[in-house]
Amino acid sequence: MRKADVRKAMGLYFIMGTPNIRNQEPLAVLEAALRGGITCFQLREKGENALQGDALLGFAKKCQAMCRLYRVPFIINDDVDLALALNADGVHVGQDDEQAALVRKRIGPDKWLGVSTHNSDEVKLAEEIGADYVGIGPIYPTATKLDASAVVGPELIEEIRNTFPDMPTVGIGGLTLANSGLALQAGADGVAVISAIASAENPMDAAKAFSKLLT
Ligand code: TZP
Ligand code: ICP
Ligand code: MG
Repeated sequence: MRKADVRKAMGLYFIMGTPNIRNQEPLAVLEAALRGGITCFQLREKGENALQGDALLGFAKKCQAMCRLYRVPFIINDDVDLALALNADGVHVGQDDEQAALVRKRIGPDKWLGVSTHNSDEVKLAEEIGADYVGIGPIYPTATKLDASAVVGPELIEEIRNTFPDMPTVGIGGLTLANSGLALQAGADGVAVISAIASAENPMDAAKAFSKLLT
C-alpha cells in the first residue's frame, strides 16, 4: 500500500547534492549511506558549484542506479523536468518552488510528491493537493540551508501529527544523532538529514547509527 510504503521510506531520509560533500566522492558517500540503511534518497543539487545540464543528468543517473540496487526510492528536489526525464520515483518541492498543485499535474498520480512545510496551514494545503508526505522544519538551526525559515522545534511535529494523523511526516533541519530522538518522540515517521551523514567522517557508520534510533 502506497501510504505505508511512503511512511516506511520516511524513516531515514538522506538528502544530498555534490556541494554538500567535501573530500569524498559523492557517489561513494551515497553508496555508504545506502549500505548503512537509509530508506529514501533525495538528490538536491543546489548552491555554489552545483552541477548543471549534462553533468547533472549524468550524476543523477548514477545516483538513481545506485538507489535501485538498494531498492531505495529516488526523489528529485525541485527539478520536475529532471525527474520526468529520469522517471524518478518522486519530486520534493518547497513552498516557493513551482506550486505543488502544478507539480502534481505534471508528474501525474503515480510519482511521490513531497512538500516542505513550516506550519499546519501549509500541511492542510499539501494534503489537499495530494502530497504523499510533508517535510517539517527546520526543527533545529542548520547551517546547510542558508535561506532556511525560522526554527519550529519538535513541537510542530506533535501538532501536525495530532491534526493530520494520516499524513506521512519527516522532520528536517539540524537533526543529529543526539537530537533526532526528540523528533521521533514528537511523532515524526522519520528524520531527513544532510550534514549528519554527508559530512560525517564515516557516512556508513552515521547512517547505521541513525537506523538504530528507528528500531
Ligand atoms: N530544508 C529545511 S532545513 C534543510 C532543508 C533542505 C537543510 C537540512 O540540512 P541539515 O544538514 O540536515 O541540517
Ligand atoms: N523536507 C524534505 C524531506 N526535503 C527538503 N528538501 C526540505 C524539507 C526542504
Ligand atoms: Mg526547493
